[in-house]
Amino acid sequence: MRRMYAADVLESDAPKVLVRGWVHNINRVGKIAFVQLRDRTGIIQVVADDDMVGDLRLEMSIEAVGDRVVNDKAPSGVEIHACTVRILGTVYYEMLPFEINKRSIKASLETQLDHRTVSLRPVKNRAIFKVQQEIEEAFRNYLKENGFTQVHTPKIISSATEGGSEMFTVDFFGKRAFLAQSPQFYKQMMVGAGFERVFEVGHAYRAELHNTWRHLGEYVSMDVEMGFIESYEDLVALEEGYISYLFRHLRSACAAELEMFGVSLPVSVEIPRIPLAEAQRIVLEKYGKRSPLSGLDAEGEKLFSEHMQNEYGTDFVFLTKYPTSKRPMYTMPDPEDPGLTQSFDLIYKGLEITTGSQRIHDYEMLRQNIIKFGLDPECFSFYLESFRYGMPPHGGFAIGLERLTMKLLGLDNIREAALFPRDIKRLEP
Ligand code: AMO
Repeated sequence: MRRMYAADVLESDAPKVLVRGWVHNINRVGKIAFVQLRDRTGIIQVVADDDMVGDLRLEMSIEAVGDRVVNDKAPSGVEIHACTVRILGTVYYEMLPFEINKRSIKASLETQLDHRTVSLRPVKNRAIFKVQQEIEEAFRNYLKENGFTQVHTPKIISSATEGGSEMFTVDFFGKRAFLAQSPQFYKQMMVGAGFERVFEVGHAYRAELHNTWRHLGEYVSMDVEMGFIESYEDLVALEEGYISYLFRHLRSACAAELEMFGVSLPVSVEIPRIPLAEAQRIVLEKYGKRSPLSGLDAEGEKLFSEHMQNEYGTDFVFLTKYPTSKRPMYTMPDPEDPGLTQSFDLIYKGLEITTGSQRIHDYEMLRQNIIKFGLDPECFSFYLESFRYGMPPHGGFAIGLERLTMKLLGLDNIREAALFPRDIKRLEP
């Protein structure tokens, strides 16, 4: 007999079915046992004689064969009256690390992360990763439809891209190397190599010394780089298009998952563009909060989002024109004000989820800027080299996948949106 999934049993008209999954719950009433069997699609009730399931314990994996019966009293309206129940994978525990068959898990996030194979078993926790998969899927499809090529660039590299700190060092055959903070240099080089439009979905590494709800040591960066742009506004428009495309995609691909999290996504998304200095002024005048020169800090992002929500009913805002001294050396200065750059961040529900900019594409200008930043052009020779051969005007941006997932689903901590998060205290599991 072929296996049927729990969700399919509900729809099927087969009189007899075979299901496999985990024991989510057991309820014994007299000589009858009601077993909730959970598989990757959902939960179905299996009704069996108690002596048939005498040894059964929570979270064993089992197989049940029996008659499919429509019953209004069954939790899903359909149940299986078992003729056989077989244990496929037994358990070795005195007590489960925490209960996973209740409305929510009553253990700290740290404890849940310590036992990730158990804490991911509830349907809702796995739904986070179904949504995450579709965020990535929409990113790939949207960019492919717009003529972008997917690339994979090295994660073991020789120099910093986003600045000197926050780098993990690696012993590379006796040489000091680093884990990439971003595919920045390589995505630019691929524009110059003739692809013109590239994207990458890959891990990025930051040796974050502080443990916060929004930082990981290893995260997934969804990167874009586009050649022959007129200004950073082309990039802002491209990302705005992605957000609308994404929401459309999620509304159909993840309707059940969005409902689980009580999320409803707007049909169209128009994102205001506001210069950073203007946002800083509003945060100061309205909330009495002074911002650092570099941008808004975490509290400023939250307050400014609150302002945008109240005034314009939007969850998103592009902040533009960050100061030159606070953006990396590859960022194009603003032609009207060299103290500012052609750059932007996207803030979503009070959190930065994207950074982007037009880049300096002229070899000599880039070399001078590296020196101006107190860096040695020799250290970037492989990168600079590619600017000698007609590098076109270009720019790009990067979206943090876990941050976008967290904000979209209203999660409290970025670690919930990572299968195996890495932070200053966590290298396992
Ligand atoms: P930036 O350093 O701002 O820019 O990173 C881009 C986006 O990546 C996410 N992100 C993180 N997510 C989780 N944990 C972290 N420690 C972390 N650090 C960053 C955020 C952030 O907005 N090269 C540029 C991008 C570009 O200009 O193309 C860069 O990496 O969502």
